[in-house]
Amino acid sequence: MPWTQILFRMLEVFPQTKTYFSHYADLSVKSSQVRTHGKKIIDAITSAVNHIDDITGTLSSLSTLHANTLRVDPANFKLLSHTILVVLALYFPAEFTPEVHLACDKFLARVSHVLADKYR
Ligand code: ZNH
Repeated sequence: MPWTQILFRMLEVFPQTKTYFSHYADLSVKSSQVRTHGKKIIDAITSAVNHIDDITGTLSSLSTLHANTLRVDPANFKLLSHTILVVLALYFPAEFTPEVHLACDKFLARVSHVLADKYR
């Protein structure tokens, strides 16, 4: 499944992101923690898709979590968004037209903005 690739690819291609997952026992593509977490990320993005009129409200608690508890550097959201686009292109080459690429890029930028909004 595509989501099993997302987090693994980000960790491989942008190894600086590994610092946030140092508590995981295994960071390989076979890691159940990496796969499970990739699914959680996609589920959160799916709920943003389903509440496209209120992305801010939908992701509010996740935004607090990333800003206050996890303290993920906002620059990393771009790296994850890029990885998601690459995985979509790989798994859905026919559907991944320039229009879809543009729409997904805009949407992920919006989600990233919301998730990074509580950094002060
Ligand atoms: Zn994150 C967590 C989503 C980005 C890091 N996240 C998480 C979760 C979710 C998410 C849903 C879970 C929560 C609970 O459990 O409650 N993210 C997300 C999204 C995004 C993100 C949607 C975008 C788009 N993150 C991110 C980044 C990073 C991160 C970029 C770095 C690099 N996260 C993280 C961590 C965690 C999380 C570290 C925790 C995990 C564990 O511990 O397992």
